[in-house]
Amino acid sequence: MEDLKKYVNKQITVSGFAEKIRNLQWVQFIVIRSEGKRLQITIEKSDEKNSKLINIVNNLTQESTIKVTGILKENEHVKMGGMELIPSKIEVTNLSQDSLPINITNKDAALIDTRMDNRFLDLRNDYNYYIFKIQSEFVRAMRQYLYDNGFTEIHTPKLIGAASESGSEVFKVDYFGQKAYLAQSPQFYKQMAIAAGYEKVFEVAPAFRAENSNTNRHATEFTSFDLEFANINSYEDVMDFEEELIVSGLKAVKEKYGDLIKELYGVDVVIPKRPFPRIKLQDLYNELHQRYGYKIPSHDVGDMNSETEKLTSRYALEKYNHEFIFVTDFSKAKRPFYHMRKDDVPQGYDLIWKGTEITTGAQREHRYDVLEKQAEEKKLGDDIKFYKNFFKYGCPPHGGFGLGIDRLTMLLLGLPSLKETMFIFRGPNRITP
Ligand code: AMO
Repeated sequence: MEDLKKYVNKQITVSGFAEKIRNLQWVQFIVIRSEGKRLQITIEKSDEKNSKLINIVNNLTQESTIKVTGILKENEHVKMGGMELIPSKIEVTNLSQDSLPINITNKDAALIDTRMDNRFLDLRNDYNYYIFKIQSEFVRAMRQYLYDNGFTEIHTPKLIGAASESGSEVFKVDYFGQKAYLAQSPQFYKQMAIAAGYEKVFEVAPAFRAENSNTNRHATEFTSFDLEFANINSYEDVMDFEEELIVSGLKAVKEKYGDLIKELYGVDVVIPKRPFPRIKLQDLYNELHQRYGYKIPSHDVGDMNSETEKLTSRYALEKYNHEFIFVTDFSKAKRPFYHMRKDDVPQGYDLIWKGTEITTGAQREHRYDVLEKQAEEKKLGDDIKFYKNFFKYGCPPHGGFGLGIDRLTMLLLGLPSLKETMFIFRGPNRITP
């Protein structure tokens, strides 16, 4: 139902859900909804040739799907775009059989778990429906940016023999009696692509984490937007590139959906100024202590926790009037073995947006002997031998990052939890629908 104006006074066929049905004394109205757009269908009861249609509408139930053919007319009294469809044919393609288990016009009428149980209905509400139209545009624009910059899209296995992100838990799989896992990240394989001579690669794919935590920003399966590129001079190049990528995505989203995002979610899409602010972890600790009296708990020293992330964004807004901030110089104990180190400091970063980490990125250690030492230090065994081999026969300096798409969407639209922002949420207590 895009751009219907050009069909005024012409015969058209539209298909969609019968969102509202009103049966009045002299007239019947249906509001048909398709892809978040709506059109009024008007049937005059006094017109004898409408008797068949009237009978169909008498038996029609809310949210049935229908296919309607008729003449599109302008009518200034119709609120919905000043147009109505005068039908000659209505076909019910699927009759909704019962009253709906959730109220789809008021998403807050049901608890989030009931909504998730009925996700296919929950998504019929505009507020939920548009989340994925907007997410799709964000990801499309970022993908486009990568294609325009010579990147190759790759698809790496999700059944793997060795865990890459040692800090987080991994799902074990029974693989014909062998040890196997679900991939936590395409980390090893995106680096393998670099060793194979692809200088710029990306992947948008599921990542699995067996984290038994019920926070608003952790899922056991999420979508990771990963990239890796060769011949960098430092991780600063990776941060620069991520800035460009995010700006390109946000510009496209603002252009296509900026007004709708304001209307539905009450959020202004801000195109961030470049460069984004950057701060070393120790300096950040000092700032947070001075400004907000916050001291990082001893077990988190060298890293960030959710409280630190929130305050970091507050600091970025107050000091730089910026929604984004890069944090660098984490401790090597808290970072993976594959990050390059300089003077013992990992050459990587986290990117924080609106109080939540959305990315980890780094320059990778591409020198075989150094990598081997770092792996040993973390007590990683033979199962990553295949990975270390990538760096034995020539491999250029490189770096990259992983960006969580679900968190990105949650923060873009100011939604409270990943449960709202994932098409189908997966958490410790949820494996259905
Ligand atoms: P990291 O483990 O920090 O880094 O993950 C990268 C990004 O993925 C998202 N993310 C999650 N989203 C939802 N639920 C989760 N449980 C979850 N865990 C992570 C976050 C996070 O910033 N291999 C590195 C990336 C790299 O260096 O290229 C990695 O996986 O947005």
